[in-house]
Amino acid sequence: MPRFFFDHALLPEGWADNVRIDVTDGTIAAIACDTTSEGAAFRGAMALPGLASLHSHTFQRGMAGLAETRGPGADSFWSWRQVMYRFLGALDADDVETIAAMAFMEMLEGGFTSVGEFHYLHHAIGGARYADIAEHCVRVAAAAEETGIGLTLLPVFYAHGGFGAQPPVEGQKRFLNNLDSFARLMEGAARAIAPLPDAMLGIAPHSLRAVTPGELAALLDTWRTGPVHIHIAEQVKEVEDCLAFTGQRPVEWLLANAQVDARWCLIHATHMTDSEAAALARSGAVAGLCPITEANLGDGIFNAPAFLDHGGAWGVGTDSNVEINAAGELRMFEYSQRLGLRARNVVSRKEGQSTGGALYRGALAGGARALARDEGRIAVGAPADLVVIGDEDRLAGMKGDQRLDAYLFAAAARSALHVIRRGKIVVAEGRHVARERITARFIQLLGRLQSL
Ligand code: NGQ
Ligand code: ZN
Repeated sequence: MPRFFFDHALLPEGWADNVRIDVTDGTIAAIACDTTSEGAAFRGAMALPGLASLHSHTFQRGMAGLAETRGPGADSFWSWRQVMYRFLGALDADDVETIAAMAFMEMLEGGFTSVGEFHYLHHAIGGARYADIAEHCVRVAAAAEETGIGLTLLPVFYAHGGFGAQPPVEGQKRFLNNLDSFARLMEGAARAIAPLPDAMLGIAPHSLRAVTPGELAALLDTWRTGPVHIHIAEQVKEVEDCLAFTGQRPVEWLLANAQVDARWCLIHATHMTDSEAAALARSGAVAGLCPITEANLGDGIFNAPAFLDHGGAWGVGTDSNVEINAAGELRMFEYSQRLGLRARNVVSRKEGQSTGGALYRGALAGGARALARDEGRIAVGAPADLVVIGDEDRLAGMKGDQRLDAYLFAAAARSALHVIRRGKIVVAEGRHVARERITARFIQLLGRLQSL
């Protein structure tokens, strides 16, 4: 039975010192505080529950850094999307698995122990169907197995090119299904994740652009349990198009036309009025923020004050995977608020509350809810999914949540991460145990793509 010992650990009831954790079958079997390290095979300064990256498109990791050169016109989200469509046009099933393994490995190295893979690259090059319609789901599941990350697979329903069932463009052909083929895809996805120890399955209508109101209703009628994720209100043009087409803003329309509750995760939800933010918060749905990608794509700034003041649940995702780092996502969330509002300590809403504490606890709770995963707490019965800061000197003199402030805002405190997933050390001193093999495959792939 693996045994771990930590000088400090963040438990649901607060900070504990000299904590011994015993693990059986990947699950925390016993926790003892104010005790000794006797029998522990591993010792670290601080243990946190691992975070969820609740929104990822793994394949986009393959183009990280390749869309940062100015194009002929004014660059935007929409010109980036053209570059992204060109990139994915050359990927085969092996590539999808290679890139997914790289991204999942880096998520673990970056302090995430689970991922919501919002998976929409379904079909072969040119849009042809694979013999198994869920071929890429099988590949994503294989990458999760190889790296050890906890997977909530979210197969995406994508049918149209824009509001009003506009025809899809060439670059979208590999995403498309109708309701019948999507049902087969979901069956295949369930088979694909079955061998994993704790994988979950949800559905993801891509966006109000790619799904009609009738299709959305049919999806919700068919899949009545499990997570529902949707991209929403990310770009101003999307808000304008939605207003023109429905007379309502995207979040306003969704809240009025679907039973949005704690099953739901609204990805981005960037452009919300105060009343939309309050209503979304009250619904129990999670706002799926992707702060680094939203900054990279020039989306805008989330309406955090209105959403948080109404008790809104939120979590973070690495989305385009241009940079994969849990502390970085949380830091960017807070810093974008500071820049937009010209204020400090925004995500923390109460006097005396640490910003690091508000960020980390918020993302833990929202991530677990959005991915329907029983995780996000160091407690008996929970999975032994831990992020560990190795050295005490990184945290010297810190008390309580100051340790989270240091982890998120002070670079030195992040430099020696270990990650434990289901009781196994998968990242030691910042390096995944399979890093060499996974990276070698990835480098070979990048070489091939560059020569195309
Ligand atoms: C996606 N990504 O599905 O990968 C989207 C871009 C779209 C982000 N929104 C494509 N960050 O929304 O049409
Ligand atoms: Zn996305």
